[in-house]
Amino acid sequence: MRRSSRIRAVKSTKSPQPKVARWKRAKPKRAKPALTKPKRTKPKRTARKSASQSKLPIELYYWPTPNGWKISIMLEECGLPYVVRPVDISKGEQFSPQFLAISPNNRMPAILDPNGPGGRPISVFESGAILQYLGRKTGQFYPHDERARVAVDEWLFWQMGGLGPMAGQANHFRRYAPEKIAYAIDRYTNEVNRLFGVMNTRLAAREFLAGRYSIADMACVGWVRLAERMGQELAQFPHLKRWFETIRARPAVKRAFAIRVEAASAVDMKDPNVRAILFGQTAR
Ligand SMILES: N[C@@H](CCC(=O)N[C@@H](CS)C(=O)NCC(=O)O)C(=O)O
Repeated sequence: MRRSSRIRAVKSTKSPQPKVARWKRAKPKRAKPALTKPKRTKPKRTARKSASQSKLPIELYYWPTPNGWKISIMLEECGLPYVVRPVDISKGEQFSPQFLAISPNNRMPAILDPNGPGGRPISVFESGAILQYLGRKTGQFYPHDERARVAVDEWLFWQMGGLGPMAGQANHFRRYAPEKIAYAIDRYTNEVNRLFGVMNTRLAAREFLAGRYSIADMACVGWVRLAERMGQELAQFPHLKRWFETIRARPAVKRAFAIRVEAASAVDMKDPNVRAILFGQTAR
């Protein structure tokens, strides 16, 4: 297998109104009377450092798939400045030591936020964790109120543990498996059908999965976008269809879906090298 040793920065996207990443600061505690000599602090240096870091964009390690879209949508929705760092998973770039250092599961998406907690850089892998991180960082699309947050978490984890993996398997057995195994195709196609039905029922009485538009909707929308590949017909799910059309029409979502990675369009899934990289993985 060929491995690329470096992740290339190919393209950056523009958020229409780039904003500087914000952290909600806790109220400063009132200083207690000092019993001993007060410690020396280094406020000037820290302040200078975080001011320069805050100008740096978030790095999004990305490939155009439903998991990648979740994060480009959230970044666009929040108006956070970011650059796209394509990870060509068809060439094995997900195994480069640099990428594994931030995403040890050799899967994209991942992010590197130069202005993380305490003004220091932080990396995050797993799309659900990234969405929650960005929601906490910006205070957007991830409510503070505990009841509302539980509802978002329920649907986010439902996507991460159910819709994503089942849709992924349906796609694999329907499109990529070398033999058409009816049992596997039916098993995963039916499961996606069931899960679409669950969403449809949920959306009959609500505009969005957790009531208001949230990271839970962003997590699910990419899979519904590819419904046909999973053998699903959206006409069977009118509430889900309405939900999908509402989200797809959002300007931020349009911008996220419009990000082009040239190399991704050129990938030939019949190429034995590509198949060996993507479908021949075992423990290393
Ligand atoms: N649970 C992970 C799944 C991510 C995932 O499966 N990413 C795929 C593309 S959609 C990937 O990077 N595949 C690379 C590989 O199979 O080696 C997440 O949600 O972040």
